[in-house]
Amino acid sequence: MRTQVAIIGGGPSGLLLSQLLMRAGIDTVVLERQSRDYVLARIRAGVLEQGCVDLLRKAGVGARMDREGHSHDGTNLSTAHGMFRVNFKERCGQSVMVYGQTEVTQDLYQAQDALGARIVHQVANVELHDVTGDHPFVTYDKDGQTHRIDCDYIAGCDGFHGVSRPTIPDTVRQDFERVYPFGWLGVLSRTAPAAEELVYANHPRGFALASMRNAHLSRYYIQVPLSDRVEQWSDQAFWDELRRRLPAEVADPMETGPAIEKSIAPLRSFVSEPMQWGRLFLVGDAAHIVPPTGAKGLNLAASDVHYLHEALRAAVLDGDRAALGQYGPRALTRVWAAMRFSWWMTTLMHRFPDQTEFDQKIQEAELHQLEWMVSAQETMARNYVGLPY
Ligand code: FAS
Ligand code: PHB
Repeated sequence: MRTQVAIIGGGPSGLLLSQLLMRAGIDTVVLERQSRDYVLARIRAGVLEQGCVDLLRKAGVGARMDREGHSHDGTNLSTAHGMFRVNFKERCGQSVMVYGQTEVTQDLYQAQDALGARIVHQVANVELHDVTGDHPFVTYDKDGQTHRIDCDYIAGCDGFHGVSRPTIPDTVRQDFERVYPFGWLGVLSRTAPAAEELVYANHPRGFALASMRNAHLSRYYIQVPLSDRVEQWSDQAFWDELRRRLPAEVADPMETGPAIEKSIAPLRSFVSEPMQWGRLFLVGDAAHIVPPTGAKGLNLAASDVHYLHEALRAAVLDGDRAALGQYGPRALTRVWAAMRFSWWMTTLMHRFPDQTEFDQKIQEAELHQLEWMVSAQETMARNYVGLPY
């Protein structure tokens, strides 16, 4: 088989890149380890930055998002002293879109089907070859046979546990990481959201987040120790703990119900540099991971896709490879800005097992500044809605 761009990974990064390249007349093949149903069953991000919304519309997959998504002009933060709102619209003139990653992936699959995209599911033993040469190729196993795809470029969109990043030698790569000493226990429930906008809670018992997918589907998280296992948490135990951590005006009227999804996700900040090596380009979680506190994971994947698809169009359609040479440095500038914001939100809103009373006082002072200082709110708002591409 031959293609112009071989894409490893059929998550949001891979599917969105394939969609944009195919619409530009560039041939792609997507290799995905899991089944389509498995990919579509994943429950992950819920908040889209304006840049991501614009890119999805540009890719021709914005129609259902515009019908069913909800624009949020602000978010709420609660502390021991009560709850306050940061008004994005007022502070930076922009909003965010609440529309689940599950729906984005579904829309992308539907659009890719309409374009006749070549997406090969349940592949195994994917290997990248000759990525620093002029004729890279990919091999993979499926149905007991080994297949080869010759290509001009390879996009590594295969997430944190993929094969693309390790293809770049340790002698070339530098990884930067901070692992947080807690996880997020997340629950999805067919209940009305507890509030109109998201509520991020800093509580002595730990962080909590009240989010949503639509008027009948809510998404909640509580900070839990890394030693916790999801089996330890009954639905009732989760609701009781969530109620303790949310402000009374949100917790008291909150509708509870059976968890239709319940899982614990670890939190880390991670960046791998460089994001390109020869004709291999890393995209999204394959290159970086953020703690979900700042709602940046999916949104960073989108800005990577934006930069790479522009550079590949110039290289493939116009023979101009200058932008390709700058993909990594250009993407990393925005990655590190989002890395800082996600680290800041995580440090601000969580209780760390080893934090001192001084640390606690600093956290409270920072939250107090955020409550009354316009410039502090402007900085948070600009980062939360998404810095320019
Ligand atoms: P993905 O990991 O989504 O996709 C990579 C794809 O590559 C997968 O489908 C995988 O099966 C495939 N793959 C892996 N290895 C392969 C191989 N060798 N061959 C072929 N295919 C291979 N972000 C937020 O903004 N907010 C959140 O609340 C949030 N919650 C999250 C919860 C969890 C449990 C996780 C894991 C992530 C969460 N994220 C969240 C981050 C998440 O949304 C990612 O940023 C987003 O999925 C990134 O998309 P991709 O880069 O496509 O990576
Ligand atoms: C979600 O709705 O899943 C969500 C929203 C905001 C975050 C993290 C997760 O910061």
